[in-house]
Amino acid sequence: MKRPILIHPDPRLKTACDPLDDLSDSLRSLADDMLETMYAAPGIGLAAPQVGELARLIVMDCVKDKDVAPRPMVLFNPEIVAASEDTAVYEEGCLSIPEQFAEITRPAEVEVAWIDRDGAPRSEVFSGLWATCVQHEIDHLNGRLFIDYLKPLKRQMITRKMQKLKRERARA
Ligand code: K1U
Ligand code: ZN
Repeated sequence: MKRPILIHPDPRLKTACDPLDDLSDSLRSLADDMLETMYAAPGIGLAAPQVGELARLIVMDCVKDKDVAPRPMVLFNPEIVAASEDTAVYEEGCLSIPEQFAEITRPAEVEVAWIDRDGAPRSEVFSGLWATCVQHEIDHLNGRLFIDYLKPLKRQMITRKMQKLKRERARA
């Protein structure tokens, strides 16, 4: 089932999520809903707080090439265990901040540990767009948005645009 995506500003997008103790069928079903919501948006990632669930759960699929098989990933309790010193700049967007983009600098490679949907511990080194995306999504779990990396004036300008968008959507 597709779920509505929260738009900034919303207190749930500024809240750090507690780690999950146990996997349950309802969490697996939330992950399935998040993948459906992400693909429909369309997006390359989604974090549980973006659909109003304060759980440490993200989904991603950064395969953009139509000739390459999709790689839907579900990560419970993802944690960055190592980050490269070299950085990469990527023009990021966010499904909770529609039509706003900004260049953000982050570590170019990160090693992430997580629990997969079968409850098994996994880890992988991500690079390229996958590295940018997994860091963006883990930020969501810590109540941080990509606009928090921008200068206050730019951030304020984007926030005002989003407040206007929400007023317009509420009237429609
Ligand atoms: O977390 C989110 O809001 C999803 C976001 C993830 C993200 C994008 C860019 C850099 C880092 C993280 C998005 O998916 S925005 C949409 C997007 O980037 C996209 C949509 C369709 C095709 C390709 C990309
Ligand atoms: Zn986002």
